[in-house]
Amino acid sequence: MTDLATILASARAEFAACTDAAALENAKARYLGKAGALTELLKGLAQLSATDRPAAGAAINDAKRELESALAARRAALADAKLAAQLAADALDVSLPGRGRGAGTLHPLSRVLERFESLFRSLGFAVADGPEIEDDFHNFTALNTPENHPARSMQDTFYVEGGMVLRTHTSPIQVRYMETHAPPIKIIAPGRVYRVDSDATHSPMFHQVEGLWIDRDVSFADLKGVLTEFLRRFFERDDLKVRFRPSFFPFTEPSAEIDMAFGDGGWLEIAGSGQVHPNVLRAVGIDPEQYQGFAFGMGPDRLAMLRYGVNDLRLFYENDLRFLRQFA
Ligand code: 2U9
Repeated sequence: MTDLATILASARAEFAACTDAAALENAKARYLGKAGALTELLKGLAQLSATDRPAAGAAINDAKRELESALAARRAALADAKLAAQLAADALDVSLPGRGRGAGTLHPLSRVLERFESLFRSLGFAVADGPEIEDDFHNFTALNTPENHPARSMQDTFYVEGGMVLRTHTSPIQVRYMETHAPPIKIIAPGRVYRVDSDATHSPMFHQVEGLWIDRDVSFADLKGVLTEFLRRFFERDDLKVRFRPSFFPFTEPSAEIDMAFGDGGWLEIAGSGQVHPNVLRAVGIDPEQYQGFAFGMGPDRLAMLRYGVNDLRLFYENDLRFLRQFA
């Protein structure tokens, strides 16, 4: 019976050494299979005498049951370990924070437009808005630019069904404002405008900020004061030199181009301006004998190029993150 004890001990050791189910089934075959060690012992019973056989048979059957229960215990332990490993590998930590969307930043042109609005608000101007698809009257005629006026061909635009156009400037915002508000009027009109033009410094869609101040005694001196103050605050230079150069616009008279000192003794054209033409006031029912004032127009895209040192306007409209991230 030492045989039986040895077989039991080595079977237990082998079962314990198995680390997966397949190895365990192979070990089982070595003891309990057709040619297994225990099976061979059972076959050997035939050679024993009838008196010895029952005790030997009972001992082998006890050993077989013991092995089967050891096998079942090891199977269960391996299955448990496998499940535990799988659970650990697939673990989902529901307490982790989400990935988030990234904060995002304002587009550099939006930042410049916000700067325009806050600086002009601090100078007493309200901010007005209006449609980008305009009729002929508000975009041209009311601005002293009747049909066949040469200024119309310089402002070629995109034509929409029904005689409407994509506005070529934000002036129609101010025409609409004057139609619905009595003086005093003190507004800026920022927004998108459209022209048939496209190169490094022109985009078919660009931005304008225009301004209008109408009251009983608003003079050219107010125009010079407001624009000089705005440009000094915008570029954060209290000593910024500004000059007003005679010019022509259909909707202002007299008119002036505004330049600022730039580089070594040079000047840079930065805005247009003038006293609002009496015909423009008449077109919206304001008496030019009682009210007068000034208007101006600027291109914030160009001011953004200057402020940030960007040499191609189109970069602002391509939405390349490598470009935009530099302003974050
Ligand atoms: C009303 C009356 C007059 C707005 C004005 C300019 C001069 C001007 C340009 C600047 C750069 C356009 O974007 S730009 O190319 N603008 O030179 N704009 S006076 O005059 C008005 C506006 C509204 C009712």
